[in-house]
Amino acid sequence: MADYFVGDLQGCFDGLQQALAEVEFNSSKDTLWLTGDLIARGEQSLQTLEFLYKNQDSVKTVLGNHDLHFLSVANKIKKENPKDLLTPLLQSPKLTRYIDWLRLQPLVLALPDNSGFMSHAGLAPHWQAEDAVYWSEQVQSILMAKDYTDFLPSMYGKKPTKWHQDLSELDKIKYAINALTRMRYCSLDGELEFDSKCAPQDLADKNLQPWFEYDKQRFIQNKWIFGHWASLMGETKNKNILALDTGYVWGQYLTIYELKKDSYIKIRAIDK
Ligand SMILES: [Mn+2]
Repeated sequence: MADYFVGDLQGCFDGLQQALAEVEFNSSKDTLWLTGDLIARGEQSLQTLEFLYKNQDSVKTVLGNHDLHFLSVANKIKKENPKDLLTPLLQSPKLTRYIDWLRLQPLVLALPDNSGFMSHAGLAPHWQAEDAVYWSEQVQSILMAKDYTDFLPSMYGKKPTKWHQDLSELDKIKYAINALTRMRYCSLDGELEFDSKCAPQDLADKNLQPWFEYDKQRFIQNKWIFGHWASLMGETKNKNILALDTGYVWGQYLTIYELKKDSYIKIRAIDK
């Protein structure tokens, strides 16, 4: 009964298989938790979704920005990004079932034993974990609805970058999606910034900080597990903030974290 958390797969099915073999994953008793961005830039997005769909009873995932964008591409709302390798998946006769499985997934999941939460990006400034869970549920109910494709065009854009109770419902939803799936940095007063992707030590703008540096009190009692930010290479300087995207698709590592043992395993991409 182990809980294994794996960082962004980005369609790297072989890496996932290697990780599961390494931990001797048993789908009848273990749970595989994924930080989102399951597909897109790697060559095996179709195989990855096939496997996760087949093993869905032992898989828990949040959605990442690439997963949401895939929903738009698959519904012909957006053009395929030339950097993505989604064609075999988009041409699969089982595409509809993969879409319908993906859009059931939340943006935030609570970890076992009240130990914390997981999202693809992070916890928005000015929010508590309960706010993230609440807004994840709002987004999930939109995506689960029959007319969800009507919503997809409006989820794009950086604004609003600051949370306020007086925002419209749609702006709150857009903010929630951006914070939970795209955010890396915010300003010192908590305004979201989406242009910087580098590691904090390489950041020139001193008015920016990683989202997990904002109101750090929020993470004293709770872990926050996330992906999305490969340039961190797992380094957050906070034992409760677990950055699992370590750039496997870019030739670095796939990180597997086991919750109860509080231990990490890394799979090197060079071995694939
Ligand atoms: Mn991402």
